[in-house]
Amino acid sequence: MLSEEQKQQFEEMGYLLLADMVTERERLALIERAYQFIEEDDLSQAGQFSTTDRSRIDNRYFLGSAETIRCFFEEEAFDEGGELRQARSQSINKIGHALHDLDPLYRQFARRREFGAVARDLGISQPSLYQTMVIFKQPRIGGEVTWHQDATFFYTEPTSVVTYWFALEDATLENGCLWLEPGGHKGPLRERYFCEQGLLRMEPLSDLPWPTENGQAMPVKAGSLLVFHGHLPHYSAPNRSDRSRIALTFHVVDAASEYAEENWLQRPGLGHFVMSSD
Ligand SMILES: O=C(O)CCC(=O)C(=O)O
Repeated sequence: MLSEEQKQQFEEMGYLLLADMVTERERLALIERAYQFIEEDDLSQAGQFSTTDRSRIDNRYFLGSAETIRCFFEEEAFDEGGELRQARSQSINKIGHALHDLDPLYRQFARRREFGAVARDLGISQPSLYQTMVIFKQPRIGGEVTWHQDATFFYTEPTSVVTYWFALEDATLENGCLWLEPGGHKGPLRERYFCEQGLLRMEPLSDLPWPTENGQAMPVKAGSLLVFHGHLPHYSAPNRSDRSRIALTFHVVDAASEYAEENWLQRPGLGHFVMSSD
C-alpha cells in the first residue's frame, strides 16, 4: 500500500498525507450518519468535552463512552443562561468512541483493507482499532484542541499508537485544520493520562515545551487521510469562521505491545478488532 518513500517520510517526519482515501459517497454517508446520531440522541445526559479545561468533563459519561456511541457538547455550546447558542446539530464537539464496532456504516468503513495495509506497512503487526471519533468544529464555537501527543492517552510498551485523521470536509486555516510538528515524534512523551478507580488525571513526564513556534499547519482537502505517530505533537485552533470542519479519527495500537491498564479506554466487552489487510 505505501511506497518506500512514504514509509521513510513517516519515519523521519512522523506523519503521512494520503489524498483521496475516502470516496465522495463514503464521505457524505459518514457525515449524514454522524448527524443522525445527534438527531437520535435526546442529549439530556450528554456531557461537554474540552481539552482546555478537562475539569468540565463528566467522568462517568466520558468513561461510559468507551464501548458505546455518545455525543459531547462543545465547551462554548451554552450561553450564560444555559441555553444553546446555536442549533443542537451545530453544538456538538465530538461523537465517540466505538462507532467502528456498533454502527454498521462506520463498521464497514473501518474494515476497508487499505487501512489495515497502511498500519502493517508502518510496522504494526496486529493493528487493533481501539477508538473512533467524529470530531466537529462547528462554525463560530468549534473548540481548540490543545497541543498533545496521542500516546498520552494510548500508552503501550513499546509505543505503538498511530492516529488516522480523515478529513470529512475541507480543513483550512480558517476552520481549524490540524497543526503538526514535523519530526517532533522523535522527542519524548510529555504527559500521560491515567484512569485509576474512575478518576482521571494527567501526569507530566517531560518539561519539553510544546512546539508552538515550530508547528506546521496542514490544510487538507476533504477525503484526505493524515496518518501520524503517537509521539507527534499536534494541535487545532478554534473555528471562528462560518464553515464547519468535520474529521473522523481512528486510534490504532499494536496488539503485540502491552496496553496499559491505566489507560482510560478499556474494551472488556467489545474486545479487539484487528484490522485486516487481506
Ligand atoms: O480534529 C482535531 O481537531 C484534533 C484531533 C486530535 O487531536 C486527535 O484525534 O488526537
